Amino acid sequence: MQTASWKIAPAIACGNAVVYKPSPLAPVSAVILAHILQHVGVPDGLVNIVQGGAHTGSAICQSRAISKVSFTGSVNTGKIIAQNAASDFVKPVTLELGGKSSCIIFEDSNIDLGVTGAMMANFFSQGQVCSNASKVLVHKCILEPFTKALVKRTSEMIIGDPLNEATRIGATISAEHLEKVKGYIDGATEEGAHLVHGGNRAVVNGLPNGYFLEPCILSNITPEMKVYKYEIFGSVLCIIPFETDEEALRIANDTPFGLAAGIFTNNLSKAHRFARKLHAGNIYINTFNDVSPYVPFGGFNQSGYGRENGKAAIENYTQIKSVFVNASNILENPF
Ligand SMILES: *[C@@H]1O[C@H](CO)[C@@H](O)[C@H](O)[C@H]1NC(C)=O
Ligand SMILES: *[C@@H]1O[C@H](CO)[C@@H](O)[C@H](O)[C@H]1NC(C)=O
Ligand SMILES: *[C@@H]1O[C@H](CO)[C@@H](O)[C@H](O)[C@H]1NC(C)=O
Ligand SMILES: *[C@@H]1O[C@H](CO)[C@@H](O)[C@H](O)[C@H]1NC(C)=O
Ligand SMILES: CC(=O)N[C@H]1CO[C@H](CO)[C@@H](O)[C@@H]1O
Repeated sequence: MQTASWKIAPAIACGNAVVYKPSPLAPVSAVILAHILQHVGVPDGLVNIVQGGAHTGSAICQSRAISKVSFTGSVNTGKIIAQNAASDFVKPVTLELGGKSSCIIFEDSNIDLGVTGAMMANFFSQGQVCSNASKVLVHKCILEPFTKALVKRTSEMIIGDPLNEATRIGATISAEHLEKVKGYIDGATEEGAHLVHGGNRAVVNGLPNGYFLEPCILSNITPEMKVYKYEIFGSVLCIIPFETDEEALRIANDTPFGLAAGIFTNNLSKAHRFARKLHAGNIYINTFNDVSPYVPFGGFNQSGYGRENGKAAIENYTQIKSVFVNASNILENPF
C-alpha cells in the first residue's frame, strides 16, 4: 500500500495516468486501493492495476505508450529495468533499490531509545524493508547492557496471526524467501557468527504451515560474512561493536548501497557531523525511518536514483518546458 501510494499519488497529482504492477507476491492491496479510488470518483483509466511477473514488467518498460517508469525492488531487477527502459526508445526511470544500512548507537545515547531504534530498524514487516538497518553498530562501553535489553525486548514480541492485535511479528512473504533468510542465518553461524537470539522457524498455534521465523540477533560478525555484505530483507539484526567514531563511520560506509543510516546520540553536533559523512540518501538522528510526504526519500550509489515524496517526486513526474515569448513585435534579422 505504501509503495503503491508513493508512486500513484504524485503521478496523478502531476496529471499522469498510471499503470501499477504490484509484486506477484503482493497482488491484493493495490487492487483494494484501486477500488477505493474508483469509489471516490477517480475516472476509469486513470489508475490501472496490472498483475504479472517479469514478462509484464518488461512489457511496461518497453511500451511506447508509457513515458516513465518508477520501480521499487532489488538491485538486480533495477538493472534489468534500466536496460529495458532504454532498449526501444529512451525512457526516464526512478529506481528505489536495496540497502544495507547501519544504525550507530553511541556511548552517550539513551540505551532504551537505542534498543527501540534498533528493533524498529530491523523487525518491522518481518525485516522486509529496504531502508531498515541490519548493521547495528554499538559502542563497546554500552555493548553489554544494550545487548541484554535488546534480547529481552525482542524475546517478548509475539509471533503469529497478523490479524491478532497483540502480534508483533507475522509471517515472511513466501516459503522461498523464508529459506533464503534462514540460509543467511545458518551461513553466518557456519562462518563463525554467534547466534544471540532466535533465528529458528517458529510454529504458531493454528497456523502450522505459516512461514514464521523468530526475529534473529547475531554477534561476532566479520566483514567477510554474507550477513555483513548483502541485503537480507529479513528479521536479522547484526550487532557490531565499535570503539572510535572513525571506526563506526568506516563500517557504516563499507557498502555499495547508500539508502539509509541511523545515529543515536545526545550530542547533536556530533550527529550532524556524522550525517554529513555518511554515504546515504536518508539519515535518521535519534529515530529511524521517519517518513514525511514533504521529505524526499531515495538512495545513493547501488540503492538507486531519483526520489519519492516531496518536491523531488513532483519533479520526477513532470517535465520542464521552457517557453520564450518576444512581445515586442521587433525581431532583428541577423542575416
Ligand atoms: C559506490 O560503492 C562502491 C563500492 O562500495 C564504492 O567503491 C564507490 O566509491 C561508491 N560510489 C559512490 C559514488 O559513492
Ligand atoms: C560533541 O561532539 C563534538 C564533535 O564530535 C565534540 O567535539 C564535542 O566534544 C562533543 N560534546 C560533548 C558534550 O561530548
Ligand atoms: C528527479 O528529480 C530530481 C530533481 O529533484 C532530478 O535531479 C533527477 O534527475 C530526477 N530523476 C529522475 C529519474 O527523474
Ligand atoms: C525581441 O527580440 C529582439 C531580438 O531579435 C530584441 O531586440 C528585442 O529586445 C526582443 N524584445 C523583447 C521584449 O524581448
Ligand atoms: C525503525 C524503522 O525505521 N522501521 C521502519 C522500517 O521500514 C518501514 C518501511 O519503510 C518503516 O515503516 C518502519 O518504520
